[in-house]
Amino acid sequence: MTGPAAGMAPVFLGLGSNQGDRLGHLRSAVAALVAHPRVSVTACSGIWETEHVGPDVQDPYLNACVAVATDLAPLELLDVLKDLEARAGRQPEGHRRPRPIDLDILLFGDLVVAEGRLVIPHREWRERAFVLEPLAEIAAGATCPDSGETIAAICAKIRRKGGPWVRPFAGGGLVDEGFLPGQEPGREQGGRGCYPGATSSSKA
Ligand code: PH2
Ligand code: MG
Ligand code: MG
Repeated sequence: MTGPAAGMAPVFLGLGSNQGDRLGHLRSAVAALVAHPRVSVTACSGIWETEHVGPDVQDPYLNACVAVATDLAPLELLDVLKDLEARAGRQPEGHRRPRPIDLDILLFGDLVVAEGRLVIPHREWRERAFVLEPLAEIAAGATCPDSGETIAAICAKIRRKGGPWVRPFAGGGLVDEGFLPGQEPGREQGGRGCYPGATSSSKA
């Protein structure tokens, strides 16, 4: 794979889709990131099927996370992600609506920023199993830059708390098996658990 060297500040992205060919949308987004000359995809989580979290009723999502190395500035990376969302047919005004693809910067090294459209770490991610479960698969030991907690610890807290259901998705992985060094995408992963169908306490 070409692109920026690994060893740069790790950047973690969250991916979600609850409209159309959900798996296809996730896979296309990852393929576009892999093809981007200034982005290297260094790890992919498994895919999780997750109950929609929000005030309205929507179809379940497929969620996943990837780690990337990039020499793009955070705002430049955000523009790349917004462009990929638009190319997948996402309506710009569709913030609370079903979406073919949602691509979020979760963590960007140690950066803590809240300026206009750039909010890192991502809002509300600490409370969301649909972010934390896939993130913990590829970044368990990474620390949250503002609190110093590990992703594994934050994830464990949410597991104890319970909430909207999340479960490993058995229908495929983000990339073809063996595509990334050291990765077996789509594998049955030890420790991947289902949250019981907890009564929904969904909130935005
Ligand atoms: N994204 C949202 C709102 N609700 N629910 C799930 N399960 N997964 C998501 O990615 C998600 C959501 C807004 O970005
Ligand atoms: Mg989102
Ligand atoms: Mg988003």
